[in-house]
Amino acid sequence: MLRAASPSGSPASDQAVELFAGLVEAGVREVVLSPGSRSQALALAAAEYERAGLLRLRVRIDERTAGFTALGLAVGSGSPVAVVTTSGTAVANLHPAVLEAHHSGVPLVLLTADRPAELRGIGANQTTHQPGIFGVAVAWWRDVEAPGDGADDADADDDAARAAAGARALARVAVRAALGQGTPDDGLPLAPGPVQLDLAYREPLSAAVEALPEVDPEADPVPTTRAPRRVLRLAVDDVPATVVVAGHAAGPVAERAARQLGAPLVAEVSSGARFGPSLVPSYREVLRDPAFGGRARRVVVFGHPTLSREVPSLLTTAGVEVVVVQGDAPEAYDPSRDAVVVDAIEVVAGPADPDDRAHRAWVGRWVQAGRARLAADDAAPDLAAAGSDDAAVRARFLRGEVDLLRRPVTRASLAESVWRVTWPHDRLVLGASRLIREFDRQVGGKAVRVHANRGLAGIDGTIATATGIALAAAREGGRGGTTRVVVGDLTALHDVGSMLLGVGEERPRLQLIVGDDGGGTIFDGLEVAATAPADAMRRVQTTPQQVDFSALAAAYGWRHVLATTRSELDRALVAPGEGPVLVEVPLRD
Ligand SMILES: Cc1ncc(C[n+]2csc(CCOP(=O)(O)OP(=O)(O)O)c2C)c(N)n1
Ligand SMILES: [Mg+2]
Repeated sequence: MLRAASPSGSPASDQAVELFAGLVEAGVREVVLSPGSRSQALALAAAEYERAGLLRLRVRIDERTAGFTALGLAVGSGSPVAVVTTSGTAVANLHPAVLEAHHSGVPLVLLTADRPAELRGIGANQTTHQPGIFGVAVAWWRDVEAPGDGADDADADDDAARAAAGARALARVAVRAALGQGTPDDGLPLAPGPVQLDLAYREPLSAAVEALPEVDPEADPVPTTRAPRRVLRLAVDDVPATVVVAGHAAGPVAERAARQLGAPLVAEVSSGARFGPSLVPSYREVLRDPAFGGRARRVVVFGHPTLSREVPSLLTTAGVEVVVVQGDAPEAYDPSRDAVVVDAIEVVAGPADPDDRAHRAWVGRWVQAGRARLAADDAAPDLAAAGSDDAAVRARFLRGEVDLLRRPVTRASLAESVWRVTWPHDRLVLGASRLIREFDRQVGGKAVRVHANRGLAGIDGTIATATGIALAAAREGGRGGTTRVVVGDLTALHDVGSMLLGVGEERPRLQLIVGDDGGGTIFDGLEVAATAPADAMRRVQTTPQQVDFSALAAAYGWRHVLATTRSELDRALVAPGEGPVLVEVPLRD
């Protein structure tokens, strides 16, 4: 009697179980999936791994949400995350998150279920051209043939074992590809990003998974960091003239480099390097000043600067030498097209010392100039009045403070309030548009974790990304921090579907802070606003809305707080409470 080649009765389920075994062994801990028929073997296998405590599973009905949730989880955890979808438009709905992940070098393993070869190209239901559907946004993909053909043969056990080993190996290669752990010889990507396994399945699409195979999650994870290939040795300038720029996701390495080079540090708010003694506040104004930006002769760039015009202008100034430390991005940030692009710098001893008087003075002047500009715009409380011996002066001070707290919230005060309550155990996520720029303009140095989707600066997927970051933060030792995501009203509404957390899904401690100015007001600041007819401008650019955010929160089972004054906002930001809350903040300028 010959045996069937499939241990479970469904080659699809056999393969799905082994694929997840390979993913777990390679270091994947999180899977986000959206439901579907063709993907059922993957979904049910993932559920078994979750039950066994080997994977955590997040289920989202909208693949666009699933993709961005996975992106947030990957950014927040520093590990690759798997995403499972069914076939057809389901796959295409991942595209926005895939593009963002590609441009910011975030590792995702997309498992997209597909029809087998015999059902492709004949108009079969829910069937399109999925392999390679993401184009250049996916640096590695495989069109994986449907497993098994159900044929009985004498080597059934051998075939099953071979198929199992093949699936595990394929999963491991996919993780190596997602983490950019290729070598110039093996054809795998050299930088992290999304990868796709397009997995064809034929009937029977699944069978009960009786038992999981042996899996050792700690045995051999694929490393999540890569050794730098191109390392540039840099010496401290003889005559100080270097500036370090930390764009998005630069990381603390940029802050260290500034200190080692005796250079002022220009750090965007989501750089991960906005702290330390070299940090220049109000960097835009300082860069514009010929006495500062005009004196820079060498700029070392980390991360992806996107928030100012002054940084690209500096990098394209004649006579300025630019070194770009590329990091995880697929493209080096090089507006001059003339930079020296490397993976890391090593500061080496030269004749000058970063702590000598000349370098300290160079950094000190930049920092002071920035502080002076910040203080000029700052309505800092008059602490002398607070401590005055004169009761009338003290009373006037207190009345002023109380008055301030009753005032409506402005963009600047919103940024200030949120920054003030953010601490290292918290996470801050900033949506695209005006508010991130407001933070960037005015908040001071603090070693807190700030995230933003700056790969493409889309207003899409921000709630889902923040949810992923909050879920990842909750796993990190459960230290009880809060994830706050600050977005404009249109950015919130663009991703409103991501407020849907299905029954039984983990509800993260997330504050969705919506700065509501009735539409996309960023366009008011563009040159076009001065020339376009006001009503057309409003209709096609501002796109005003009057959504009832309280009803919206209620519909999705979120708490809702309306914060119209600064004190109401301050209270809402630190209010205890489990699960997600929408904090609606009507904005006055
Ligand atoms: C997916 C996507 N679509 C369109 C845009 C263009 N865009 C940039 S900002 C913006 C308006 C954002 O409005 P809102 O979130 O209310 O922020 P505000 O400018 O009012 O602060 C739009 C449509 C984009 N960045 N991403
Ligand atoms: Mg708005």
